[in-house]
Amino acid sequence: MLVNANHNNSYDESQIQVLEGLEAVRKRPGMYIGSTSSKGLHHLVYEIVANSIDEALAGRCDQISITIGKGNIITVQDNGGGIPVGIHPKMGIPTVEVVHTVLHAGGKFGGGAYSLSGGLHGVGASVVNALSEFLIVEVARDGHIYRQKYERGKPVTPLEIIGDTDRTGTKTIFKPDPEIFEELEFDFDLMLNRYREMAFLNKGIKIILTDERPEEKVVKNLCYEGGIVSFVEYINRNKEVLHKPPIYFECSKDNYIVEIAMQYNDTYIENIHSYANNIATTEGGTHLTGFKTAITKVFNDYARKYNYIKENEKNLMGEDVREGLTAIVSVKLPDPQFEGQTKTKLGNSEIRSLVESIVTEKLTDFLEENPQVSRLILEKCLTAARAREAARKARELTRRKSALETTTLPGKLADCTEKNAEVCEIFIVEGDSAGGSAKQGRDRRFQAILPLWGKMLNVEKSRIDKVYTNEKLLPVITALGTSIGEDFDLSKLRYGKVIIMADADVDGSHIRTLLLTFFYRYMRPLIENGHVYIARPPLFKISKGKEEYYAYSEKEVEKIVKEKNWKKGEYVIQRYKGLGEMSSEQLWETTMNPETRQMLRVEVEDALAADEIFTTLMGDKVEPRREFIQENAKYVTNLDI
Ligand code: 28F
Repeated sequence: MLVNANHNNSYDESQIQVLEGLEAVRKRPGMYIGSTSSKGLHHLVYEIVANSIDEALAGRCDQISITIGKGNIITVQDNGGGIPVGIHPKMGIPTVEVVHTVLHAGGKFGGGAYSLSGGLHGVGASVVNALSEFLIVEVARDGHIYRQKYERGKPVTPLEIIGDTDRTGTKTIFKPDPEIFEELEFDFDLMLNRYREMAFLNKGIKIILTDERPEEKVVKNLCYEGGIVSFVEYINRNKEVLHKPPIYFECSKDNYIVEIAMQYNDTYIENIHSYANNIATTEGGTHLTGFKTAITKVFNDYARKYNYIKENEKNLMGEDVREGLTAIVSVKLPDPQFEGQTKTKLGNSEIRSLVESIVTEKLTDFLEENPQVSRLILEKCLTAARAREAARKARELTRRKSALETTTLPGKLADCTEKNAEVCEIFIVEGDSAGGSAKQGRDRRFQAILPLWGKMLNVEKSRIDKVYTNEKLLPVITALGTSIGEDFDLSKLRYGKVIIMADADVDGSHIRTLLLTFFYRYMRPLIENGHVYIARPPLFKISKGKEEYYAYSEKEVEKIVKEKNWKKGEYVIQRYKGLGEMSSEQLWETTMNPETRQMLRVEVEDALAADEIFTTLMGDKVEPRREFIQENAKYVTNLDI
C-alpha cells in the first residue's frame, strides 16, 4: 500500500531542496560526521543509536539492539514509539521520509525538539542515509509495520505497509557507502566500549550489541540499573576502595539533569570523567569546574568544622581532595555549547552554578551523615596535602641543584650534536640490553642514547616526591628537559622523538609498560602530541648465503621464505632474544635508521581505555591483570608490541 500517493507542487519544490541538501552531505561528509575514516564510519552508527536513546530519554523506549551483520551491514532497532508516519503538514510526505531525507529535520520540522543524547539534533538519520549505499527503515506503530528503502539518500520505494503488529518501534538497516568511506570494517571492541559507556550513562536502558561476522556470533547484553554508580564501580573494580557504595547525587530541574557518582580508592590517581548529553567532555568545562570547586570547598569546610585542619594550618588544595578519586559527572541539558580545540569542552555557564550548588548541598549532607567514611576520606586528603608539601621541597631541591650545575644532563646520556629539538631523537635503552651497541650504531648528529640503570619505580603506587628522587626516572626527566606533572613544559622538550627501545621479551615488555605509565601519568602531553615511540627490533633474521632478511613475526618469516622460494635446509633462521645479540651495524640498520626501521607511535585516543590499560597492568591485584591481558591481547599489543 502506498502512503504518500498525493504528490503535489509543494512536494516537488521541497524535494529539490532536499536533494540539494543530501548532495551537500555527500560532497562534504567531514562537515557532518567529522571524517570518512574509521572514526566517521563508527559515527554513522552512533547517530542512529542517538535517536533511539532520545526515544528512551523521552520515556518511550527501554531496549536498543545494535547488530553488525556480515558485510558490515548495521541494524539498529528500538522499542520506542516508532517514527511518525503520517503526512507531514509542510512537506506533504510521510514524516519518517522527512526525517530521512531533509537536513535539519529536527530543528526545522520537529517543533524545537532537541537531542539529549549527543546526536546531530535530529539531522542524524538524513546524514546517515545520504552516506549509505542503501538504508531501510521499518516503523512499527498504529498496528502496522511500515517500510521504506533509500539508496544514497534517495527513496527507491514509497513508504509501504508490509504487515501488521501490536508492537511499536523503529528498525534501521544500512550499509555505509564505499564511495564515501575509506574504511568499511566495524571494530567490535571499540563499539563495545562506546555502547557500554552509553548503557552506564543511561541507567536501565538495555543495549544488546551483536557481532554476526564471526563464525560463532558474539552477543553482549549491556544494561546497568545502577547507571553511573555501576560505572564508577566498574572503573574501580580492580582497586581497593575506601568506601562502599560510591556516593551518588542526582537532580533534575526544568530540562536539566545532573548526576554525580564518586568513590575514593587507595591509589594517588585522579580519575574524573565528565559528560554532557552522553558525550565525553575530555576538555572539561563548566560542569567539571562546578564539581571541583564544590568538593574542595565542602571538604575544607567540613575539615575546619571538625578540627581536622587547625586554625593555623592551610586549606586543602583541589588536587588533595581529588587524589584517589574516581568520579563521573554527567549532565543533560537542552542546548549544549561545545567549545575548545576538539569541541569537547562544555561552555554553558548556567551549568557551573547548578552543579556547584547541588554538590555543595548534597555532599555536605553526606559527610554529616557518614562520619566514618568522612574520616577515611579526610585522612587521605590530609596525607595528600602533606605529600604535596614534601614534593614541593623535593622539587625545589632539584631546581636548586640544576641552578648550581651548569650542565644538568645525566652522566650516562650520550647526547647528539644537533641542538634543534625537532630533528633530535632520544633512545631510552634498558642498561644491559643494548646501550653499548646503540651508542656505536647511532647517527650521533641527531640521535642520543640514554641507558637506564637501577630500580624502576611503579608510578601507579607512588606520589610525585618519590618520582623526583627515583634513580631510574630522574635521568629521563633531566634528559628530556620538560619537568613533570604541573611543571611539565612541552616547549622545553629536547628531542622531538622519544623512543623506548627494549627487548621483545617479558622483561622488555615490563620496562616498556613502566615507562609508558610514567609518561602517561606525569608527562601526558608528550604522548598526546605524538612524541613517544616504541622501537621495533626484528625478531628473526633469515639468511641464505650473503642474502639476509629481517622479520618481525613468524608469519613474516614464512612469507619471505615463500616469496624467495627457498627450500628447507637452504636457509638459516636466527631468532633474536635480545637487542644485545645484534651488532651495532645490525641495530642501526634494523631499528635505528629512519630510512629502514619500524616504529610504533604511542597513541591514547580514549582516556577511559588508556586509564584502564594502565591501572589494570600496573595495579596490584594480580588475577584481573591476567584476565585483562587475555581479554585485551589486541589492545595491549598496540601499546606493548
Ligand atoms: C533505529 C533508530 O530512530 N528511533 C526513533 C522516534 C520516535 C519519535 C520520533 C523517532 C517527529 C517529527 C521529529 C514517536 N512518537 N531508531 C530511531 N524513534 N522520532 S526516531 O519523532 C521524531 C519527530 O520529526 C516519536 C511520538 N513522538 C515522536
